[in-house]
Amino acid sequence: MQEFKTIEVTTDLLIIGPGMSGSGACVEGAHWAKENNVKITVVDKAAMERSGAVAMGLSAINQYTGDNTPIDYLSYVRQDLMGLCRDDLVMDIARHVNGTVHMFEGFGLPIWKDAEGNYVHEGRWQLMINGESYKAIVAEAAKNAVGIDNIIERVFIVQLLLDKNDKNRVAGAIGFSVREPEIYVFKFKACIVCTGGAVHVFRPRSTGEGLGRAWYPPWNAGSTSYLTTTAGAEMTSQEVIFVPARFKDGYGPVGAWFLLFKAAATSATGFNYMAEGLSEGGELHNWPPYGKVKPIPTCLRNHLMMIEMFRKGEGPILMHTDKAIQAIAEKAPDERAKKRELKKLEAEAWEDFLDMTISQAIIWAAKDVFPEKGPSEIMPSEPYFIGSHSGASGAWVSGPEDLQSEESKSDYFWGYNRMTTVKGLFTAGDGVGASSHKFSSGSFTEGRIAAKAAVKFCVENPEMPEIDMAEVEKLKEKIIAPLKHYEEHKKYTTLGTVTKKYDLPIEEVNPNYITPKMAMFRLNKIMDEYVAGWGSQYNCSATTLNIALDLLQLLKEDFSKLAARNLHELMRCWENIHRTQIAEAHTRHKLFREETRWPGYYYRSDFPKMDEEKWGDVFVNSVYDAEKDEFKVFTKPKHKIVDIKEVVGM
Ligand code: SFD
Ligand code: AMP
Repeated sequence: MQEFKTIEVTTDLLIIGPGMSGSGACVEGAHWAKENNVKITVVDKAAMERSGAVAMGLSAINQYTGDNTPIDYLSYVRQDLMGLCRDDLVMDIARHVNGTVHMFEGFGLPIWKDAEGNYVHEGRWQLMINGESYKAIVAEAAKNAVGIDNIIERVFIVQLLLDKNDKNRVAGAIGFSVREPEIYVFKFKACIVCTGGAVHVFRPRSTGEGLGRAWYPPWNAGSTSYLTTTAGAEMTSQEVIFVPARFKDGYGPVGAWFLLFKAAATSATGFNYMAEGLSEGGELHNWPPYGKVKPIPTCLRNHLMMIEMFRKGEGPILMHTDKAIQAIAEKAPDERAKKRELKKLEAEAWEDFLDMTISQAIIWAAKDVFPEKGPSEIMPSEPYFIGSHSGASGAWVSGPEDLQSEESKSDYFWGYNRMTTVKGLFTAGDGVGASSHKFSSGSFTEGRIAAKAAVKFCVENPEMPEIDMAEVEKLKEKIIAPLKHYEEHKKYTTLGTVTKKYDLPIEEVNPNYITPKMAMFRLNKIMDEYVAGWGSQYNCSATTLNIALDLLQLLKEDFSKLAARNLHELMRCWENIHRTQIAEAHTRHKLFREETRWPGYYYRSDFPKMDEEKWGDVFVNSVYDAEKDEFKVFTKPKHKIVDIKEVVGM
C-alpha cells in the first residue's frame, strides 16, 4: 500500500463544499474577509466548476420573490411543509433572494425574457433560464472572489475536529485526496459545512443498466448531516425527506409542465386526481387545513397520485404534454402562428430536460416519445434528503435577530446567523433544516448570509482553537483502514472483487470484507423495506422502524470490514458511512413523530392521520453523542412569528 503524506492547512474560515450555497459563501465571504483581514479557504470533493446538485445545469430558478413580500413567501413555504417551518429563516432568505438572482444575471446567466424585457415566470416564484452552464457560471464568480490559490479540489472531508479545550467548538477538519495518497488536516476558527443532501440512502427505482441513475446527483452522500451531527450539532426535521414526482425512469422535472405549460396529470383511466382531490368531498379535505390550500402542498400532490397508483391500481399516471401544448398553440391568431408556436413549445419542452436532466431527453428519444403527440408517464421516486427543496432535514441553526418575536428569541437565536449549536460551525442550503423551498437561488443566498456571519465570528473570536493531534493520528489510521483491509485479504479469493456470472459482472464475495457497493445495497434494502421506501409503497410503522434500527446497527458494526481497492473506492466507503448516519437519524425521527404529517412522502401505518394537537406545533430535533453512539430525540416548539391566513394563489 502507498505511503500517505499529511498536508496541513491553516486558515480562518473553511468553506466545505462549494456547491450553490458554498459559492454564495465564497462571493459574500470574500467581500467581508477582505475588509477584516480574514483568510478564506475552500475545499471540494469534486471540481468546483461542475460540483453539487447543479452540476448538470437547471432549467429554472425556483425562488424569486419579485414584488411579493417575504411574508407571502413564508405563507407558501409553511403551507407546503404542512405547517412546520422556521419563519425567521424562510423570511430571511426571501428578503435577500432577488438580489442574488440579479447577481446571477450579472455573472452572465441567461434568464428568459418576454417581448417587454420582463423575466418569464414558470410559476409565481419560479423563473425560466437557459441553465445548462448555471453551476459553471456561478462557480466562476465564486472562484474569482476567493482566488484560485485558496481553493482545494478533489479532497473529501471525512470528519470535523473539535477544540481540545472546548468540545462545543469546532477547530478543524480532516479528509483525504481522492487522487493522491494524501491526508488533509485543516485548522481554522470557523467553517461553513455546505456539502449538500443525500442520495442512495433509499433504494433507487433504477436497476440493472440504469443503476445509479437517480433524481438527486450521486455525489452528494449525506456529508453535511454526518459532519454536523458527529460534531454534536443539534439537528431538526430529519424525518422530512422529499419524494419528487418525476417523469418515469429519467427523473425529468415536472414543474415546467404543471406551471408553465399548464398540463394536467391523470390516472390511466383519465381521473384528474388533483382537481378532484380539491373539489367538494375530495381526498384533500381529509388533511385540514393544508389540504385545502393552493398550491396543493407537494406531499399531498404525491399522496393523490399514490392513491391512484397503489390503492386503486389505476396507474400509470400520465402527464398530458400533448394536450397542454395544443391548448397553448390554439390561442395563436392564425394557422401559421399556430405552427410557429408549436415548434417553439416543442423546443422548450426538450430544453427543459436538456438543461438539467439530459437522461430524460435520451429516454424520450430512445422510446420515440413526441411530447406534442402523446402523454408521458410520471412516478413518485425514491426518497431523498434535500432540505433546500421540498424536504426539510438539516441542522437547527441560529436565525437573524431582527426577525424574532418575544417568544421565538430564546429558541431561535444564539448570536450568529446560521451557526449551529456548535460554536464556529455554520451551515447553509441543504444543511439548514425546517426552511425549505430555497432551491438554487435561496441556497446561494443562505450561503451569503452564513459567510457574513462566519467572518464576523472569526473577527470576534480571534484566538485559534487547538486540535487534538493524538486524535488526528487515530483518525488518519481510521480513514485509510479500508485500503489496508483490502490489501490484507484480497488474496483469499483469486479473481479480485469483480467477476462474471452468466455474462454479467457481479461482485465476488470475499468473507473477509464488504465492498462499498455491497454496503450501499445493504443500506438501500434496509431503508426501502423497513423505513418507507418505494418498495414498501412508502409505508412504515414502529415495528418496521425498530427492525431497521437493529439492522442498521449490524451494518455499522460491519463497516470495520469495508474494503477499498483504490482512492476512489475509499471515497465510496466513506460516503456509505456518511449515508448511514443520516439513515439512522431519519429512522429515529420517523419513529419519534407518531403521526402521518406528510402523506405522499411517507405513511406511519400505525398512526395514519395528522395529529395537530400533539404534533402540529413542534419540530422533532436530535443530538448525537459520537462517543456513546447514542441519539437523544426531543421536540422544539414552532413559533409563528407572523400570523398568516392559509390559502394563497399559485
Ligand atoms: O426544479 C463535498 N434544485 C433546483 N433549484 C432551482 O432553483 N431550480 C431547479 O430547476 C431545481 N431543480 C433541481 C434541483 C436539485 C436537483 C438535484 C435536481 C433538480 C435534479 C435544487 C438546487 O439544486 C439545490 O437547492 C441546491 O443545489 C442546494 O445547494 P447546496 O449548496 O446545499 O448543495 P450543492 O449545490 O449540491 O453542493 C454541495 C457541494 O458539496 C460538495 N461535497 N465536499 C467535500 N467533502 C465532502 N464530503 C463533500 N460532499 C459533498 C459537492 O461536491 C458540492 O460542491 S428542480 O428540478 O427540482
Ligand atoms: P419540480 O420541477 O417538480 O422540481 O418543480 C419546480 C417548482 O415548481 C418547485 O418550486 C415546485 O414546488 C413547483 N411545482 C411543481 N409542480 C407544481 C404544481 N403542480 N403546483 C404547484 N407548484 C408546483
